[in-house]
Amino acid sequence: MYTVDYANTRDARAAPIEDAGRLAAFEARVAADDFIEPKDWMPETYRKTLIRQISQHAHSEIVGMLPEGNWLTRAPSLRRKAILLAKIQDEAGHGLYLYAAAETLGVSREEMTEALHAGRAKYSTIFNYPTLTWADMGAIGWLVDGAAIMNQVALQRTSYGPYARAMVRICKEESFHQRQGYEAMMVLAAGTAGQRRMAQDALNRWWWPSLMMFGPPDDNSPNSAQSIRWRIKRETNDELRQRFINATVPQAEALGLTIPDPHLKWNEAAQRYDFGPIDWEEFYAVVRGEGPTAKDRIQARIDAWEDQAWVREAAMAHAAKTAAKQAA
Ligand code: BYC
Repeated sequence: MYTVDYANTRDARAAPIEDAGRLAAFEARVAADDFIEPKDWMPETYRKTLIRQISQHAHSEIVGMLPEGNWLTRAPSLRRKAILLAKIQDEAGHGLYLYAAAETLGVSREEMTEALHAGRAKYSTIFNYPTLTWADMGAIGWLVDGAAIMNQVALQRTSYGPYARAMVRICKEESFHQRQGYEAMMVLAAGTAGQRRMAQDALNRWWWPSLMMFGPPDDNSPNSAQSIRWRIKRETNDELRQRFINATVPQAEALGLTIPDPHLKWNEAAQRYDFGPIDWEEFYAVVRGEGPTAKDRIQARIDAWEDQAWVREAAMAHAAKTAAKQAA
């Protein structure tokens, strides 16, 4: 078993290469777009980086259920409630595929959970903001799931087989999530003046945090160079962020909503939207655990883990009884 090392892998990268021959063979396979599988030899830093990224990703899916769960009892219709419930269940499934993928690298589910609860593990900054109105459910689907897909489509070709395969399935569901969010925004944007105001207010509050989801700018992203080299990441944070903006601005225009960025402007020569400065101070504060709802999110996870201990115990007791019966 490997101890979860959430410390920045920069230190590990400086460690001596354990086996130059095996490293060269590994890098040649990665360069040839071969998938690396759990039993294959891999550099320790590759394993650690994957454990870090996949477990953070899994935690994001699980913590990401909380802001939406907040609106289940207040969905405006049975149809919306059923859609939201299905979406939240999907997020739980995504978390499970990802925890299982991380486990193939030698870390246990308990260790990952413990690291999250103790505040040693990260999860996406986006889930540290409150969901104030029903329009936030539309904005999260449209923008947050939209940003997530932009990143995850690239991860379908990540070099580690179990992570790539989990991503294929997750992307299928995520594209439904994005569309249901956009559809909810369409209804609000075409509704009463009050509903349009709600939709615009949700866009105003979720736009910048959604851009931050892609991570720090490339020149300040300590993990990117090595992760790109080993094809864990296929595209950089800034490339994906730009692609997301290019795709999303016309969607906002179709809704008749305004993106809260006075600097946003189509750049004909570069064929992209130029955009205003992102508040990286805010991003780093949220990464440090100072986001508006950070404490509540972790407490909700700890409470769920403790309240449901009996389910895990019952499942283990049942499994032990079944195994004993089979052995007899
Ligand atoms: N939030 O060197 P960098 C969803 C950290 S959930 C927090 O660029 P990397 C959904 C980063 O970890 C989808 N921390 O790192 C669920 C690193 O710190 P450490 C979530 C962030 O890993 C429910 C440091 O900053 N998606 O779809 O190369 C409902 C320096 O960054 C963030 C994923 O997790 C952040 N936003 O690149 C609705 C995708 N950004 O670890 C929707 C998988 C950066 O060195 N992950 N940090 O201490 C990735 O693709 C990459 O890990 C990232 C960051 C692009 C996020």
